[in-house]
Amino acid sequence: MEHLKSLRDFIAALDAIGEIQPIDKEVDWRLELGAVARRTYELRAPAPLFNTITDIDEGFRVLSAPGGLSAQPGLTYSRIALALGLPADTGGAEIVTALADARRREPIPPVEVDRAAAPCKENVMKGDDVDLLKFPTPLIHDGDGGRYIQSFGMNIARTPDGAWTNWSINRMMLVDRNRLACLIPPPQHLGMIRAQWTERGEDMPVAVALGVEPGLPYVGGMPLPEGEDESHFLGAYFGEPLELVKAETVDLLVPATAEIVIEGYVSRTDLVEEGPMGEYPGYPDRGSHSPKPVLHVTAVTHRNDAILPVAVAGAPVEEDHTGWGLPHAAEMVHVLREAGVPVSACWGVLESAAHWWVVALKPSGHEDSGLGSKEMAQRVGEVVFGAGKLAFGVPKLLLVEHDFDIADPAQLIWAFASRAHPEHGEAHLAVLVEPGRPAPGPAASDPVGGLIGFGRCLARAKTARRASFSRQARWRGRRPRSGQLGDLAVVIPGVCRSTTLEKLGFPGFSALAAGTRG
Ligand SMILES: Cc1cc2nc3c(=O)[nH]c(=O)nc-3n(C[C@H](O)[C@H](O)[C@H](O)COP(=O)(O)O)c2cc1C
Ligand SMILES: [Mn+2]
Repeated sequence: MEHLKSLRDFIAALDAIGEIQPIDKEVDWRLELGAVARRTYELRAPAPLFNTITDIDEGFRVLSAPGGLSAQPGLTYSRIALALGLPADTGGAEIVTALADARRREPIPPVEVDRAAAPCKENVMKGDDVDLLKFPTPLIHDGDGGRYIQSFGMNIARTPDGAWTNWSINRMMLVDRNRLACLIPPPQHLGMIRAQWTERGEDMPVAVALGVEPGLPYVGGMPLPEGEDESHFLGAYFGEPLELVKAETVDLLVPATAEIVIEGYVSRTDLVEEGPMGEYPGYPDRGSHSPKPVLHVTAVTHRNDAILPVAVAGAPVEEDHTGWGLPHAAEMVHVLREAGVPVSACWGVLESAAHWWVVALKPSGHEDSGLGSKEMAQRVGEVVFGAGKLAFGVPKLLLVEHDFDIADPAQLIWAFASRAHPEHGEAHLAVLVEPGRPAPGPAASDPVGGLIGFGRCLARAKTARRASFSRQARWRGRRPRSGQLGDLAVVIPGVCRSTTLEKLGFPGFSALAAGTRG
């Protein structure tokens, strides 16, 4: 296992397998950057490294699609595999299993290194010198409420008693040179920790580390139980501690090699308008446009020529799906193993934008457990939908026998479609997620394969309005725009630039778009 300890090591490793495309031509942070990145997701082109960004000082760069998929045969999941220290050709289900295996190992706490050994301290801005506007923060989608600087970094926060430090990804929007607007949903661990600070009448100290070692975002998107420190888990995964350094103005440790670290306090009183932002289901998230907590920035440190990673949320497949989907599936494997279910592997179907999840059972599952399909379906549903944080964001489960590659959507569609009984192949477990509502009772088909537990389908919808099926609630035709990418042209209203991936230096990708490459 090769533990890559910085974003730069990761970029070098990606470059070595043809998964990085440096772009020297000037690209505008206003929509153009997001549009180019989105096109690379669609074509599975190499991850763009934007070297020259309009109005931004020379040196500052953006890496987008750090967790996108690859068009290269056999390397589909290579960006995720390398980030997690695995060979570039590791399959999706194997990556998930590697993460799940580490859940049974003793957590390894990080070590603290000296500031002199911490590249994240190369430049320090404090107090009035803080200027977030230096960084190449993109306006990602047409219609977004602002520029999102935090789309693939780590929010680090600790409970007031010091017992629990949590690392997670929650988006943050630039307000001005020293303020961010934060989306902090109360059920997320960042929200739970903030509630403890608020109860004491204090603002929450936080560090936002951007451009961190490549494995971290994957544990930031993992639903580890309350009280668990994601950095200790990543230590267990790699079998060695992470290297952290003291922050400047808050009592927290931050990754020594981070490209950018933003420190400050999330106010318990100050609110500012945040959102909307085009989001991971593939639609503009209009509902999230509201006043949200302000992060008052007290210090920013950064490496020379800092690189900001940017995830362009939207229709699949982007980092919300990979960075959330694979670790989520890993936790599902772990929870099912602990419950004694004969699970072989799990997967979050990337193309479903984190809406369909696969539980693959060992072919000997019936014999091992003594359970028939109906009981098995009920058991899997109870375990997964009853597993607290894991259940949040799992609307549907597909239960299959593991005799094909569950990370290959074509094989999954074939296997599920041809094996699940149309009438008996569904089990509804609504009672688990909507307390008080009677359970309709499970009804599974005979061979293993054929559970859809979809009690969360509507509960998962973000607003009741959307669940009502009124005409206005329909999502059809409301894909967020990140600059309209008709065929290959990137034409952005208000920016008036027109380009193609080929012109930006992606050899062969125009041909790929026309279906003639390779
Ligand atoms: C790229 C990416 C972006 C994400 N953005 C958000 C977000 O803006 N808000 C949110 O609540 N969760 C977001 N998530 C999901 C959370 O990171 C995930 O639910 C995680 O389990 C939260 O950490 P916690 O369990 O420590 O609270 C994102 C995940 C990824 C991979
Ligand atoms: Mn957590």
